[in-house]
Amino acid sequence: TSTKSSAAAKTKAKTSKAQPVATGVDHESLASGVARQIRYGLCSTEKDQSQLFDALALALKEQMLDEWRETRLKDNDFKQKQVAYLSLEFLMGRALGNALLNLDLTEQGRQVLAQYASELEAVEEYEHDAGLGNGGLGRLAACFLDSCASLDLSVTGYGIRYQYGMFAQKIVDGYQIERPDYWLRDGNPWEVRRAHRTVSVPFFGHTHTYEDNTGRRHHVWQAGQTVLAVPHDMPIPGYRNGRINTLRLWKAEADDDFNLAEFNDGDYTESVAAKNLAEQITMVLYPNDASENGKELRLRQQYFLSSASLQDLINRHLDKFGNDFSQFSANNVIQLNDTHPSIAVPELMRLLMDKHGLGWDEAWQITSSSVAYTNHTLLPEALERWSVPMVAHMLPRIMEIIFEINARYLEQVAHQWPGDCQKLAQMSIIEEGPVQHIRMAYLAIVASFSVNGVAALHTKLLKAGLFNDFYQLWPEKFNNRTNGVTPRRWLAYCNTQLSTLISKRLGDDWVTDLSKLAALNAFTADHQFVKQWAEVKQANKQVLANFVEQECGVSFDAKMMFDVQVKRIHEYKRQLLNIMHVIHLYQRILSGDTQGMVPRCVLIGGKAAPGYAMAKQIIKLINNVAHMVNSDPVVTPYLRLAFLPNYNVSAMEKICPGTDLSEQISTAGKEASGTGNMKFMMNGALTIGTLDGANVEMIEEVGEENFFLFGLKADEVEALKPHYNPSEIIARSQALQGVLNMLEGGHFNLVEPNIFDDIINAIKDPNDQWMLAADFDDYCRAQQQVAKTYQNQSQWQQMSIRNAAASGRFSSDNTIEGYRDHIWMK
Ligand code: B1H
Repeated sequence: TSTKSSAAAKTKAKTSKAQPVATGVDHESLASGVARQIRYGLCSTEKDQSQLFDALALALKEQMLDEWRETRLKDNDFKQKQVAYLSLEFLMGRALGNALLNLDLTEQGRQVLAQYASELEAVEEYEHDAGLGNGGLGRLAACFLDSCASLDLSVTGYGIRYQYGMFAQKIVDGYQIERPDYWLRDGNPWEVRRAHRTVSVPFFGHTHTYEDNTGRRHHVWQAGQTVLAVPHDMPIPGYRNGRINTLRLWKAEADDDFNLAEFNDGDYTESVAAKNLAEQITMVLYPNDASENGKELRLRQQYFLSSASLQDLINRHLDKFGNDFSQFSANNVIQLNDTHPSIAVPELMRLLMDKHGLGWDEAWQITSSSVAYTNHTLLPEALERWSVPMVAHMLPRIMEIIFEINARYLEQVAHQWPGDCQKLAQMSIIEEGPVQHIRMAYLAIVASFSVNGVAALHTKLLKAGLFNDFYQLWPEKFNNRTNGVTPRRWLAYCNTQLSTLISKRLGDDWVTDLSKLAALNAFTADHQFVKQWAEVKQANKQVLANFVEQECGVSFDAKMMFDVQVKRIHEYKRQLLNIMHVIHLYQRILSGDTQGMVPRCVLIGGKAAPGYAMAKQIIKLINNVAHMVNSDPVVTPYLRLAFLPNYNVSAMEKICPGTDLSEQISTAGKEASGTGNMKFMMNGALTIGTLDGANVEMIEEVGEENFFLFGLKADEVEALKPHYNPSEIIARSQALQGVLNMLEGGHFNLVEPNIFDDIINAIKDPNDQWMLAADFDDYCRAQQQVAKTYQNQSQWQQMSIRNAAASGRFSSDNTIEGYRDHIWMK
């Protein structure tokens, strides 16, 4: 059977686009499902909107169960290679609207709710975002799941069921305050707890070896503690194709054995209380986006996810093939979403050797042909390094295996660069120092058959810089897979009006083949179409204006230009550059220089990591500037500014359809890809941006004449670094002097002296990595170009259409076809 299955696994998954199939769900069955859920599922008499949300979600889940089970049964046959996507983050957002769309039940859902005198949009607001991620990396995983299901690929997402997701952000006196996000408070109607697939994960304790009577050496890890991993599954419906994939989220629970010792000592209550220690592991998402690492609990989360997921994969394999692992790597791929789950490498070795009796060479052969690694950042502070003593204490057997992997791999390095000790030290998985550290990215590269970056520029920089040694050793491992976003959520669902307009002209094939949007270019001279395009944007701007009014208490006028930057707050993303430009405009207005100015509403939103002081100061500055700008009647006809609290997935669904101008202004070479940039483009926003991340490819697609490009290039940033001299630049720029004078004069902090000193110093610092001063004048120039273009509305609208038309390449379907053809099914 094994040769047969291996041949089957090698046949490629269906390469054609997914064809919509009827789901066979009618209005009656959904209506009766909702009625039954209210009565028997919720045992309720009330029909308020939150109950209606639960009932509709439960009824929908019920509709998915048959296809969900059939998908699983089919996949358990291993006719198609199985992909496990391991990620510490899945930023799913809400599921209801997306499930209705993908199952083609939106109209039915709407009608059912009408029977209860409720509107779908109102009921949707009762769903809590599943905020199990920080930003781009976690949202990418969510878009990928949608595309994998829609392309009929058998891909399982493996993650953690955090009880508390990404913190809720409040703004008090202009400062960020973090509130816990207990997203499960009202229950989670989508999940199915599968207790029978529970596995057990070891921690602490010690290792020993013994020889059996055949002389074979065995390794034993006597764990000091074991924690149960209980799967909670979420359905991932493909777009109208009958496939329901699974997002399997692990919850940590105490193992009874774990308590037994203390129980026997007679301290019953203490032993039950000890449950907390185990359950801590999946309590909370770490809210760091590309910063601050090294916490012990984080490593516990990473190992917990890795071990539980691999045991699950192996259990599925055993069910079908027994203890024959010869075809494991032909049947399975493990894709690591950054290094966060890279401890899976030694864990897979351990499971294959210690649990299933394989020898080192065989286990390594399997591991190194099953694991693939995606890198998401070049920022040194985000590169994970775990201290050897910590790992040796928490995961003693894993530490032994990492040392052995390193020893064997360094022989290869020594062979490639004979006598080069420097190379050995520099490429070693173990970094020497007062305390040794494990370089997790190196561990991932050594064990992976594929290493990919997330945009062309990013991959180029990986190969030339950070991972150059490895590129020289194994050039064939490296490849680029430019990110994408799902056109279902990010156009069809979130922008119904634009979708309807597009489908009227093109039909609706674009939903599963976004390259079809290119046909919109034919309509840029069609006055009727351009007018309708502009009307849709106008309507979406009004919706956004209402949202901003409600969330920020700032009134945005939909006749003004909407200029938006929403993303995590980070110095490299340069929200500070944006606010410096706002201050510049403010100053011009105050001095009566409004020549060529276009009235604009600037919206900035995003969360700062709780320990990131500079990012928090930037939020405070934005809020203080907003206060001055919005309370001056001389200014508000030209300029308004709002900071949107608690930016998240469902906020973006309202923001991107109503945006005119998208800000993608990171220091060149620092943003690996960006994905918000793609959502805006798909929805017809124009972009002002640097040659960074996927912006480079967006310009390739749409043409430089339809993009507001400014700033230093990545190589220029590097070249300037050694002699960067901001004071010289400031001396030559009146605009920049004006902004700094206003900041230094305390104009925005009259009653809060010195609170912006760090910010002011950062701009003037010759070691400013982000080169704010260097790019400021060119940014202002590009912004003036934006204003000039906006004044010519017919030109603007045409450019808007061209941007949406050129966004096809950034569908995550396209990205996933790349993973499928060049990594997973290769
Ligand atoms: C990205 C992260 C990240 N890159 C560490 N790296 C984290 C690093 O919890 N942590 O410790 C969390 C997240 N996130 C982003 O990935 C990039 O900055 C974006 O440019 C990119 O678009 C996105 C998806 O590839």
